[in-house]
Amino acid sequence: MRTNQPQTIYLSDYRVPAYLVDTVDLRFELFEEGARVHSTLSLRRNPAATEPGAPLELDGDSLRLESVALDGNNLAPDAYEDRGDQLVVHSVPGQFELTVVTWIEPQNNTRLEGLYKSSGMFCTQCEAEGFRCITYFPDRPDVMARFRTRIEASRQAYPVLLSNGNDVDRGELDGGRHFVTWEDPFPKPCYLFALVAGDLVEKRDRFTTMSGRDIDLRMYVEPRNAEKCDHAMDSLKRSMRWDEEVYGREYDLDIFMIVAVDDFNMGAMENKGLNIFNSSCVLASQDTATDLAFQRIEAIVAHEYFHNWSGNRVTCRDWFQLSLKEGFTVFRDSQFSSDMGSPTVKRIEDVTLLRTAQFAEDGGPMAHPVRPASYMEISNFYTLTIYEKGAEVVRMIHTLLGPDLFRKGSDLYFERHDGQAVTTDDFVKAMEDASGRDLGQFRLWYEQAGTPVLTVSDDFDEARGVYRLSVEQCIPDTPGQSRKKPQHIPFALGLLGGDGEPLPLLLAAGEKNAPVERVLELTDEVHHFEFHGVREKPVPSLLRHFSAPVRVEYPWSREQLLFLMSHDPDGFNRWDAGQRLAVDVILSLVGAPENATIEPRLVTAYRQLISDPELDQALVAKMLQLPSEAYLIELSEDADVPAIHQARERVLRHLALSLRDELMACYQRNLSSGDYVVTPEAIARRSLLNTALSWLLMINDEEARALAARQFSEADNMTDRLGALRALVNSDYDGDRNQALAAFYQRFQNDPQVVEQWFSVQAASQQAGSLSQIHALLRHPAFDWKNPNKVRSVVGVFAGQNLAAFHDPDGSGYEFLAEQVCRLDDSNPQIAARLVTPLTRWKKFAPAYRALMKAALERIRDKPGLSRDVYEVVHKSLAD
Ligand code: 0A1
Ligand code: ZN
Repeated sequence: MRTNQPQTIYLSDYRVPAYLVDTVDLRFELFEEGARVHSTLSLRRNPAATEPGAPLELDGDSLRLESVALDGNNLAPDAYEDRGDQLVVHSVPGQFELTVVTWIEPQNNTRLEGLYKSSGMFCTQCEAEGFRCITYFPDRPDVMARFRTRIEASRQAYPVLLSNGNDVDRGELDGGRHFVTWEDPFPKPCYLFALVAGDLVEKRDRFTTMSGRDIDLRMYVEPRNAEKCDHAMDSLKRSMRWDEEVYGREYDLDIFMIVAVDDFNMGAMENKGLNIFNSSCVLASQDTATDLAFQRIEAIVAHEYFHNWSGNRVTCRDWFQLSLKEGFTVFRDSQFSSDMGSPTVKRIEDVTLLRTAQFAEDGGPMAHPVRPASYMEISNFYTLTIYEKGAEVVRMIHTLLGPDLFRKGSDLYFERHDGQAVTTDDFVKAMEDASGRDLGQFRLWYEQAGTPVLTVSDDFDEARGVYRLSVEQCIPDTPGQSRKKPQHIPFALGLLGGDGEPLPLLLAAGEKNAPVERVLELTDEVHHFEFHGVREKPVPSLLRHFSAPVRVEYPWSREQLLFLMSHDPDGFNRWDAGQRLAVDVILSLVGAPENATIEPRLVTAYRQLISDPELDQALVAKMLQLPSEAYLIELSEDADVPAIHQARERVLRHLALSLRDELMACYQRNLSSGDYVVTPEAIARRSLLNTALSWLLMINDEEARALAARQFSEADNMTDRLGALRALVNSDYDGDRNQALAAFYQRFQNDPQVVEQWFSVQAASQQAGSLSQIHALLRHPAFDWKNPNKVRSVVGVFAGQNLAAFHDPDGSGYEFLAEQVCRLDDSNPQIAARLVTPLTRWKKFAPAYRALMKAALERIRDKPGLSRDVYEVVHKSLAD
């Protein structure tokens, strides 16, 4: 809690650290009533420091200082200053040892930063600035040191004691206590420090690296989760192999550990050799986890593992460079997932997230560049822009260079910067040096915020056989940035002839062996391209594979979209054409009279998708998902959410009524047979099955109702059981809904991850997630305000997914959210700040909604003692 106005931190103020730390020797005495931390740092003045005489300043947060000693001698009180958030030692020699003893209370740490307790175990979260909640330290990523950590605790309560690196010593102590000492040979920034102490079971496996080293793989979980580790362990081994094969990166320590904890602010953390995971992002079994969870776990395990190189061996100089590790690592985990499953489906999923949520962020008050120039609270900058747009920027470099030069660039980057803390510019430079390409203009992707808009127009000169395409780029203003320069955009495209055949793309008349797909490079505000030898006006397939994170505006006719939907050789663009068509149809019905006709060709197109088993079923499963309400809102101005919701539901019901028999056949055809497997084919089958079921229940089909009840009770996996539950909950049958919800809870009440899903299904549903029902969920015995997953699964899901209820015209949804944000602000500011997100978009909505959303933001703003996290989000949202 802070009362004074938070300071803004600027990239332009970056200075090298005044002191460097060579080694850190830590001793943790863990007790029930607190922990004593003894820290001995060997420090020396940085020869590169700009102010040679500067005092030593160490960061701290919520610490009780017990003593300070310099080279073994306790310092007199006037030799140092304890400013609460800083420990200042006025005069120090050029090289010295500083010993600091602090007392902390992990059992009362509800912020979940630093050292805290979760389900009785001690664990840590130090990124970005959590280490300063453990001891005084230069808490910045460009200070890298070798850590040695001794943990002491009751042997009975905490038999497992873990930290980074290798265990080098262990033994017994008086009073039933024991200790283990860990040594990490790799210098690292303190944000990668980790400690775990608990009564955990250990699951072991092995991995042999490409150079023949044997690595000990260990997972630590609470005993009740012992059977939920296999999927994560297999994912880990696949990730290790993939990073060797695709990037030539081998694991470097002898042990790799993963720990699951129930209370965690984010998904997982890449601490050196000791990754800590939110239980929901690592534990899985056929009975308790959906296909989506299995895929997410594989991706997150990979992500954290890949950080060992992109993040740990080469880390960030300062937090403005966060995307250096996050953008690159998301790109890597996305390539990995694509290789493990269906590349087209993975691309569709990534783009859906980007276009729905990152574009919204880019268009809102928190818009910032991939490399921000300032922040108040760095925890607010773990954003879709840093992660997802950052990954798209790396993907564009990959597209521009091609896979071989990109690999050369990444090899050079790792070789040149191993063991260093560097910048996004160093990354781009390595790519330039390895490829010989000039990425000067490309760097603007890191500096300019906002989503570029490409306006495309075309004409066909029949007499000359020339098809002309004009592309104009424009980057909208964002807070603090206007009049932006044109960016370097790879623009992949193809042209289709009347029979759907891909046309050769001749950029000059008579060009030989012209390809049927090209990546055009846009660098100016306007470009004109001429394609020769074209006999009839083609249909353009633009921005194939979503080759850049931009919006494309082109006056597609419904005819053209239907044509692309069935003919485009690029699967991604086939899906995209279907989305554009559905968006056009739905948005044309917003506010239209009840009897307005619904485009009949949409039904025909969907009939074909559902009924043609020759089509790629994984792609079909994606194509059948109508654009989400969130995406429709993103594409609207002055959005009226209840009206958008109604229009979308109308289209869904119309499709379901018109295609009833086809859906029933689709359901029957996709019923499971054989063992449960998580392959792209099986995932597509379950997705089609559950889509068909949910559509049929929307039209209250009696036969489908019986099928749902049966699937719900007989399913042999969570995807199908939860699919049936969701369909029943969203149907109009109150009895079925209540019965299914009660039965589900009864069966899974002892499994927190499943209970979270049970909360989410209700909070997202119009039928089960009215505000009074949400209040009832908050009073449910399984709900826990201290557990971020529970808060997200009720409050976050209500505000982010149950959009018609959240945007109730009476403003009750907004008021509710404001109240919960204020309540969480004191206990967990990071989670509180994230929950504000839906309100920050207030300018997108119709005037009546806007005013009420703004009032809710003002109410949060006026809460006394607002945290820095929430302060930043709310004040930026309310600024003009
Ligand atoms: N670096 C982690 C994400 C992470 C970030 C911040 C955290 O606490 C504030 C926790 C985790 C990752 O990218 O997986
Ligand atoms: Zn990451």
